[in-house]
Amino acid sequence: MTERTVTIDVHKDLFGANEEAAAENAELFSQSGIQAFDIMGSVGTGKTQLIESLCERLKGKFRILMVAGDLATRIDADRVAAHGVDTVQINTGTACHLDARMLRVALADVDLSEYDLIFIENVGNLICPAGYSLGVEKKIVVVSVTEGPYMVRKHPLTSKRADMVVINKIDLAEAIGFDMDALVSDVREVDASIPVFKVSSKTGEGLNDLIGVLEL
Ligand SMILES: Nc1nc2c(ncn2[C@@H]2O[C@H](COP(=O)(O)OP(=O)(O)OP(=O)(O)O)[C@@H](O)[C@H]2O)c(=O)[nH]1
Ligand SMILES: [Mg+2]
Repeated sequence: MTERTVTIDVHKDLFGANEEAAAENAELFSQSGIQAFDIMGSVGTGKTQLIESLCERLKGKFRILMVAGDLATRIDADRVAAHGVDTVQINTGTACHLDARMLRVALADVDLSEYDLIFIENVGNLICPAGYSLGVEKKIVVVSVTEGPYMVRKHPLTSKRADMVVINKIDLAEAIGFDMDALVSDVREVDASIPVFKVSSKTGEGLNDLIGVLEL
């Protein structure tokens, strides 16, 4: 029996060009007085639900734009649009993440002076989105209790590159015997100081604390 592990390096230039475009986006957001948030996470972890719940709570106070990254549909953008929030859909085709240039192209016809906040839902997976800066204020990774206990340990780079970890679907934790302390300790193992928030985007539990820390 053999047990091999191979580590592959992706070419650094790809990330270098993206970092430049991300810096331009950041400048643009700063000039327009916009705070932008990149919401990352696996398929089904609750990214759209979190954005919907945040929009419900914040839309009276801020002018919000939601940018949805998805391979093929407008489903998530439409869910958020149903809350009366403006949306831009980016269909990436085959790409498993958004990058800074895609975001710039998608916002080219948008008058950014009309917005205060941009919530960007990245393409659903825990791997690619973490590698690409978009020029946002914060990268937030959403993990949930229904993805199994090892998401953070299996994808340490995502938590490492994020500014905040949101543990979602805490309303389901007890029913499935989820060990929350173990997940938080996995996060701490990767980054001892990253903020961790436990929320239910469905019931609203924990969302006010999250909004408070985001200073919104
Ligand atoms: N019980 C419970 N269900 C939730 C919560 N958040 C999301 N869900 C449900 O989980 C499912 C997936 O949520 P989405 O918001 O679509 O997940 P997503 O991360 O946007 O998924 P993709 O865009 O497909 O990657 C939906 O049925 C949601 O209603 C939560 O906090 N608690
Ligand atoms: Mg979604």
